[in-house]
Amino acid sequence: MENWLPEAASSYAADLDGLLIFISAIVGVWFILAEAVLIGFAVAFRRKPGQKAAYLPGRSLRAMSWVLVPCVVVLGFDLVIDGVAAPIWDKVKIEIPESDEIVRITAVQWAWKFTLPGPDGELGSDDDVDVMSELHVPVGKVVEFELTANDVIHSLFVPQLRLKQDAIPGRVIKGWFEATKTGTFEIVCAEICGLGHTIMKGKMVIESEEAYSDWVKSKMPEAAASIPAEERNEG
Ligand SMILES: [Cu+2]
Repeated sequence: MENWLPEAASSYAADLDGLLIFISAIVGVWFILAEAVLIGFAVAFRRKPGQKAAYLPGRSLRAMSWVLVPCVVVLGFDLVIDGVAAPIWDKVKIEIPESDEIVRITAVQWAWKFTLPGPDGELGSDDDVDVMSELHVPVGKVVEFELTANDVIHSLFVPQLRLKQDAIPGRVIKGWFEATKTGTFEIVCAEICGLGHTIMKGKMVIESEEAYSDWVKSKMPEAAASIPAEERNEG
């Protein structure tokens, strides 16, 4: 099943793929079983000459158990899935590790805007730099993002990173990822957001630290570009 998924390129991709396979296996087994019972009963109790259909109100405990027992079983498996999934979602969505880079991502109809912190390393200051559509990030580094939207609800989706997060106007949602492979991946919007939804594409370029730092330099205003990378990162 792992071959059906896009290439995995983030530090938490394996956790999420494992969870997907785990849930699919549980749901898959019960799906096959339930369909087998349904088809089996449909065949066994099909129309037969001389036999009249009866109306069964299903008030006996035996009849009700066909609904109640599966309910309890489903609830039990739900709790098992919750127990397995909770630490993974904590890791992916709640506990943001200490970050090496920070970027603000703004979704607009119909484009992605990336705001780099500029030479002072801090977002929300005068030297922030906006970049449209293409974001470069260093491989093997924790990138923290602040995601928001200007107009309607969008959803940031980079399949290879197993990263998907809604972007909501008026809210800033923090998240993170650590890319484990270099490459260029598509950033798409995963929430229908209007006429241009399908063309709301961006590009994420995951590259070596040197290449990344060259890219950052190329985006900085002239004066700032002369500050060495180490000093820029200190702020
Ligand atoms: Cu969108």
